[in-house]
Order: sequence, then structure tokens, then C-alpha cells
Amino acid sequence: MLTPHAVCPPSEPRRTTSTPKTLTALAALASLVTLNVPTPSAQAQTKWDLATAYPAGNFHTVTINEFAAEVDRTTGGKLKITVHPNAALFKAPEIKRAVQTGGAQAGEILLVNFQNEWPIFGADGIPFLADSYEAAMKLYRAQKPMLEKKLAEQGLMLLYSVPWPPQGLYSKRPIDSAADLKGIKWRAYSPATARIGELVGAQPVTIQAAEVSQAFATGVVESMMSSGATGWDTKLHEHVKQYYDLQAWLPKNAVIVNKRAFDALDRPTQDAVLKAAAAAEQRGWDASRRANTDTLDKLKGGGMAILPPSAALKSDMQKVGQTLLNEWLEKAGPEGKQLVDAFRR
Ligand code: PCA
Repeated sequence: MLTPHAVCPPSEPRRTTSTPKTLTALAALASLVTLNVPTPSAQAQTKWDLATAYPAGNFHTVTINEFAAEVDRTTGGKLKITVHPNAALFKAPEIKRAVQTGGAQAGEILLVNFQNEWPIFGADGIPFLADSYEAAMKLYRAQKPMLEKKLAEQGLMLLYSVPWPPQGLYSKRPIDSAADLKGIKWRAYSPATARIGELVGAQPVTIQAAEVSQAFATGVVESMMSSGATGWDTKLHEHVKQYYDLQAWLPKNAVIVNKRAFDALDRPTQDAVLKAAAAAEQRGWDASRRANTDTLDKLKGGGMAILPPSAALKSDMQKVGQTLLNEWLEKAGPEGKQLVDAFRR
């Protein structure tokens, strides 16, 4: 290998004048050195771990894997992101703190899980506030600058955010109105879904997606609100025969990175990450729409009835949604009002 040593000046005293020929030769050698002997920083490879709580086949995870592959490709392998699905590295509620403290450089979080920390994280978990992909995008546009600011204060950076498909009601028993949910064992995944359970008189138990299958199989829970995607991930058609397509809200996942880890990258690598993140966000929203139809179809194929909610169930749940919105607005204060106003404008 050519080393800088090979072009060290000759040991004889430096001449004060050089012939143009010598200068050309030296310049040629110097350029060889810069071309062929990369400095350690140019050669270095950075490795990130990205923790997520959802299985490999889930559309969010597929989007993350494509994101990691694109970063690998566009940085010429300078940044390698290893994706750890299935809550294998950290459990869902631990991922945010793990990324903050450097336990993993990056991770995927469910924003509504952190509503008690800061109400704005929970804005996309309020039933019937933003209940279509169009409305969810509008809410995201209003929420995004606030999210970016808060995450930056926490030493984090938002890379991109993608919604789960609209949330409907799974139940082992037929449900004609909210009254049928009284006393039922209710799986919650967030403060808001636990509150919904309380308001309908069910018995809420918080269970992460990775444990849902087991919880239904063993009878720990018998109903929940979630997406077709999570129902399919957890093979819920094996335990539950009804899904009421309420389309109540679209909670978002966010892929975040430790700010110091991002700042340590060189500029072209940072640009490549941001570019891949923007592309992933767009792909992710499309994948979510597709997952909504595909997974409900697959659950149907597995024997689950995919039903429209009765008018009574729908209006009962809308009332619950209004209560949640009022409670949220009270907690979120002027910031919350500003967000809802911007969303509704
Ligand atoms: N699936 C996740 C969150 C929302 C969703 O659709 C879950 O049930 O935990």
C-alpha cells in the first residue's frame, strides 16, 4: 500500500527553488496520496442498531428494512443500520428512552404511548378527531413541527412517521352497542385506549402488540381496538370472530434517532439518511393504506367477520371520543388548542 511515508521529502536540505518538472512530479505524487490513501475517517463505517416492537412481516418493519437498505446503498456502505424487530432489543415502551440514552442509536416508537409525558404525542389517538388517511395527514402536518421541537429538546430527531391503519373493534362476543362492552376484558396499548375501556365500563389491561396473540389465546383479554394489520400479525382470527370497522383513529409510529449519533455522521451521510427517511415516509403511508385492505381481507379469509359498526355502536364510540377530546384539550392547554385549530382550519 502506498503510505504517506513514500512521498516524504528527500533527506537532503530543501531547495529554495524547484524546477517545474519536480513540482509536477510532487503534485502528482501528492494527488496519488489523497486518492489512494483514504484518511481513517473517510474509511470508517458507522453501525446503528434500530429497535422496533413489531414483527418482520408488518408493513412498518418492511418500510424500515427498505429504509436501512437504501441508506446502505446511497452511502456506499458507510452507514449500516441493523433492524431488530419483534421487541427483541427493547420492549415497545422502552424504545424511546433507549434511543435517548444511546442504548440503540435509532428506534421506532408508537407516539400515543407517550401521551402522559406530553399530550401532543397523543393527538393522533383521539377517537374520531382524524379518522381517515387524509385527515391523518392533515393532523400530522400540524403536529410535525411541534413533535420535531419536543424531540430535539429530548436529544432526539424525528426521521419519519407513518400511521397504522384505522382502528376498529375486535371482540370475541358480538357487540351491538357500547353497553355490550360492560365488564369485558379489554386490551389497551396506550393511555387513551385504556381510558376508552374505562369509559365503556370494560376492564382494561395494557398489553403490548408482541404479547397480544398469547393474551387472546389464554383469555386474559377478549376485545381490543387496533388495526387489521395487528390483528393479522397476531393471527387473531384464530381466537376472535368479529371485527367492527369503526375507523376511529390512525395512531402513528415514528422512527427516531439519537441526535448525537446523527450529528456524528459526515454531511453526505446525514443527507443520505434524511433523503431515505423522506422516501420511507411516503412509501410507508402508501403501504399503510394497502395493509388496511389486505389484512382485513386475510382475516376474513381466516374466518373473521369484518362488519360495519351498528349506528348505536358508532354513536356510542363517538361520544367516548368527544370525552377523550375534552379531557385531552384540558391537559394539553393552549398548545393542544393551537394544534386542533391548525388541524381544523
Ligand atoms: N397496532 C398497534 C398500535 C396500533 C395498531 O394498529 C397495537 O395494537 O399495539
